[in-house]
Amino acid sequence: MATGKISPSLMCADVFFLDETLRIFEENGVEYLHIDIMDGSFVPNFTLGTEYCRQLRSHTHIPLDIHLMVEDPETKLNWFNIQPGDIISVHWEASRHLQRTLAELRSRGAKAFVAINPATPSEYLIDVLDDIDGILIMSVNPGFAGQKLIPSVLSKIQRTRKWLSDSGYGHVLIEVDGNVSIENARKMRAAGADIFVAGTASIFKDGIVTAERLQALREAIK
Ligand code: S6P
Ligand code: MG
Repeated sequence: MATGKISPSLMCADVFFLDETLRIFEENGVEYLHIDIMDGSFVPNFTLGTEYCRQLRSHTHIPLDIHLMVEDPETKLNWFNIQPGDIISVHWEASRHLQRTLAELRSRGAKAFVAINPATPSEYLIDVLDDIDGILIMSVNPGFAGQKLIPSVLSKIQRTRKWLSDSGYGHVLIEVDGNVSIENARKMRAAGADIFVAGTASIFKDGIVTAERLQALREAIK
């Protein structure tokens, strides 16, 4: 099993220190940048947007991990300058033509992920397993940073990893998002998660990241 990957959640980063934050991410080999896009309808909040993604790309080469918490994501893919190697997650609960959306993402060279809310079983993805590169398992209800882990998510990760391996889809990645503290990350890793969204529970304090906190997370997900 490859080592775990870190995807810091940029909604937790102080915008006035972004250059320094990106420098620390690059020096510490951060694999992805997690960008939360919310529409105020699928989830009760607004966060980052298309212009933020565009500007970010001119300051870093780290691939983006765009988490679309929006209704009908298939109608909004063109709003993002999707690049080969990006991860794009669309929510199962918000998609009407999921298979077509996933095929569209792959045709652009992106890694096609489906995000699922805590109440959505991963087994609902059985008919799109050929179309996905990963499952984004939400460990909190989406909308806000700083929430508490829903305890059942640990057995959900374990069950999903076993189900994928048993069905011949062991290559499908599992990403976890929400209250990924050092302690929770260690348990999530043991349960079979591959990519860890890092927010206020681990690497960010008052919007500031440190190399020490990143390394502590790295150690927990080896
Ligand atoms: C939540 C969003 C997440 C948060 C992340 C914050 O709706 O999708 O990506 O930004 O969970 O991390 P933390 O450690 O504050 O829970
Ligand atoms: Mg997210």
